[in-house]
Parts: sequence; structure tokens; C-alpha cells
Amino acid sequence: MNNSLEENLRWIDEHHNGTRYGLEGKVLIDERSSYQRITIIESSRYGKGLLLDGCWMTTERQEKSYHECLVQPALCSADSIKKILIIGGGDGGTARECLRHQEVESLDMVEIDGRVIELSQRYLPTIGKEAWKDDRLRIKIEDGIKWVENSQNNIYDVVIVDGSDPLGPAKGLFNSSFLKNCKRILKPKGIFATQSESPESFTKVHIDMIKTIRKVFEFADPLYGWVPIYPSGWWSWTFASTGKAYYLNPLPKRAVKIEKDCKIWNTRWHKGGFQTMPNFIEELLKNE
Ligand code: SPD
Repeated sequence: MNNSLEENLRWIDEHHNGTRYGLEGKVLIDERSSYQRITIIESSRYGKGLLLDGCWMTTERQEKSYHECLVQPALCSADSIKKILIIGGGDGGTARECLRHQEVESLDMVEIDGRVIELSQRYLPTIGKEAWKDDRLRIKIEDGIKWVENSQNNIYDVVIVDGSDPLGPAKGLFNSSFLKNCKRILKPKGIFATQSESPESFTKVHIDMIKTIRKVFEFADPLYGWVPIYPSGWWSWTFASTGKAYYLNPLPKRAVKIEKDCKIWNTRWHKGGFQTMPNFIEELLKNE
């Protein structure tokens, strides 16, 4: 730990239903934007990190367990990946993972809170990295819900939702009218991907999300992994498509280029992650 970090150390915790998930560190920025409270911290264990409304979003040395798992299952499996949409993703990690693919021609990133982008570019540059300077990235500071409402049919190959928890500005990213628009703007063989909360800490939200996504798309399945700083540490991402579950099988020609530089994702992990649904989730998904 460097000397300046040793001063003013404190516990920075996300409180969740009688539990707390924290890091020892220092608060660098704590402010309120038009949408939410934004906190940037520096910790010895995981480097700098971002919280929105007191909930962990990302940290420099843990972000790959989230961003690779949200992006690569979709981008390595989709029929085409020329035109991608990200809703949210203001820290830049999701864009960075998408832009590792040279086949991506354009990436629209629609983030409601421009201040999250400004602070991430300044304090967390190791997360967005070169994505911020990539000509293929088109940043729109707009409401993602309105963006999908106003987009034309069948224009995106992949739609990725990288929002926060279903409170505050991200609430509308969990409902069926938003999902129907995501399906409408996807090409016929397109893939939809979203973070889908913790099966342990947010069981009801997780189950309701999968059920709702399954009602809108013909196929939808959760993939399980871990993000140690999030509530329970156990996390999920859900993928959906129509006609066939395109997201289950990475295309070898694409996977081989990407997996060697991943920390978590590879074809074996991908296939295994879709197989790790525990009994209690399987049971809850059967109930109407
Ligand atoms: N409870 C945390 C949910 C966070 C989902 N989004 C994280 C943003 C990282 N790009």
C-alpha cells in the first residue's frame, strides 16, 4: 500500500439485507449527479473502484470477472457482430471487451449519466482502456429505455445491458416492454445479454428476470460466475435469442482469438457456466 493510501483508510461497504460487502480504502470522490450518488474509492486489495448509490459497480482488479462474462459469451457466439448496442456500461469495461473483436464495425453505448463516464475516464482508465479512443465507439448520453423505443427494427447484432441494480435509474431495464424493444431491434439471429443479479442475494429479481426474458425471447439461459465484491459474490448473466439458443456455443474461429487474453472466459468455462444451475433455481424457475 502506498503512503498516501495508508492515511484516511476506512471501510467502504455496500449494505444489503443485513449483510455488508466492503473494502478497506480511501474515498476519492463522493458526489451526487442528476441521477445518483457516485463514489470513487481506492483500495489496496482491488485498486480503484466505483459505487453507484452505495452499491459496488466495479473495481480495477476484479472487473474482468464481470465484463468478460457479460460480453464474450454473446460476442463469441453470435452469427454476426458488426453492430453492437450497449445500454449503460459507463465505466467502459463492456465497450473494451466488445472492441477486442475486429469484426465489430460500430458500437453504440447509451449511458444515461454522463458524469459516470467522465469520472471513469479520469479515475478508472485501466477499465475502459483504449476503447475510449476507438473510432467505432459512439457514446450517447441518453436514456437507454428511450433509445430502444426509438430504434428501428432489426438493426443490431448484439444488445448488451450493463445496468446497475433494479433501483434508481436502472429500474426500467428489468421490465418486459424494454425487453420487447430489445428483441425488436435485434436482427433475427441476434443475441441479447444482460447482467441478471445474484441468485443468492437477489433470488426473486433473478428468477423474475429469467422468466420475463423467457416470455419475450424463445430461448434464454443464465450463466453463473463470481464477482467477489458484489452481494454474495455469486453472480449471473442471462443470454437470449430467437429461433435457437445461439449463445450456447462459441464459434471456434472467434473464441481462439479472444480467450488467450481473457482472465476468466474461455470456451470450456462458457459451456460449464451454463451447466451450473443449482437445484433450487431450477425449481423456482418451474413455478409460475
Ligand atoms: N450489484 C451490481 C450490479 C452491477 C452491474 N453493472 C456493473 C457495471 C460494470 N460495468
